[in-house]
Amino acid sequence: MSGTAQSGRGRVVALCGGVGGAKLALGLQQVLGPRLSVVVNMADDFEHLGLRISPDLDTVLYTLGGLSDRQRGWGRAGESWHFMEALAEVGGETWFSLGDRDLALHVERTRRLAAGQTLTAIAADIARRFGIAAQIRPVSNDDIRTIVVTPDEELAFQRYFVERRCEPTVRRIRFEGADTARLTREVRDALAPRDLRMVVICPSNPFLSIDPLFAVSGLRELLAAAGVPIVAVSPIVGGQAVKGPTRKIMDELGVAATTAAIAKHYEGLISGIVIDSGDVAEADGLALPVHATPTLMTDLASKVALARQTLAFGDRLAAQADR
Ligand code: FO1
Repeated sequence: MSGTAQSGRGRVVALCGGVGGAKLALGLQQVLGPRLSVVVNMADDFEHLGLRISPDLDTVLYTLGGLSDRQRGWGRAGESWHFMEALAEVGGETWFSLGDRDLALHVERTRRLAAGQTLTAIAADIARRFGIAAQIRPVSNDDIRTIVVTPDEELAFQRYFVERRCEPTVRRIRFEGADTARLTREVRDALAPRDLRMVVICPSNPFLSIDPLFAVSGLRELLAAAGVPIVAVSPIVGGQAVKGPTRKIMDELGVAATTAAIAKHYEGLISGIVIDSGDVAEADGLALPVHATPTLMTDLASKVALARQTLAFGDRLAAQADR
């Protein structure tokens, strides 16, 4: 590893899903500004009401743009729901809530995609318009779709997650299209070793949000070739998944909902893991460097604090590797 020169400087790449991951990405942006690139999952994207919806991408854009609804975690603050009310009146599909302000982004993205723009170009332009300092990069411009395999049927991700409220048992998760999807040039550039300080895997759901990134061929290899610390932040806090169905899905997939299981999931990929102080008892059993710190992000200060702790840990790993 040739990392010490980049300590405190250099670029950082964050791999990110939606709500949980975006919180740390916001903390990282506060510290790093334009030296941060966020590579975002787009396998939970879908076509709905004739529109292209990109939930994780939008969660990152709204969160880093200071526009997100902090209670819900997704969608925009100060939202109104006249469209949904009118849609119900005319017998439309209302299981997926699109706020009036949020709707504008879906309509405009759909128009631009139809006009031939890439998801990457659209995300970059919206990020600029929202005053976002970081580079926001969907992992691919090709379609990848998370499919949840249940005992009875295969469900598109949002059908499973929102319409069915994660109730069906998860047997398996697959990422349709991932075998032919290509990383974008922008993601490749972000991971080029020059000036790269570290890669952070945000505390998103490893199975639903991070695995689809690694399902795209080439990402694993680029990370291995980057020669910088790869630091994962565990989404488990005190044995509980903070947000979403991580716990239930881990149970159903036969994986213990522990930090140790998260570390095992990322084995061979990461150089160290940040865990919650409440899970410190698990640290001894882990076969890789561990840093324990409070990981619950309730406000901007705790997001920035976790970002700083994660970066300092990554810098220490780089310094040790250089010795
Ligand atoms: N999540 C819900 O639980 N219910 C919704 O109706 C819903 C609508 C929605 C609209 C736009 C958007 O960007 C996200 C939305 N989400 C909704 C969140 C989304 O389903 C999930 O947070 C992610 O896909 C999981 O990473």
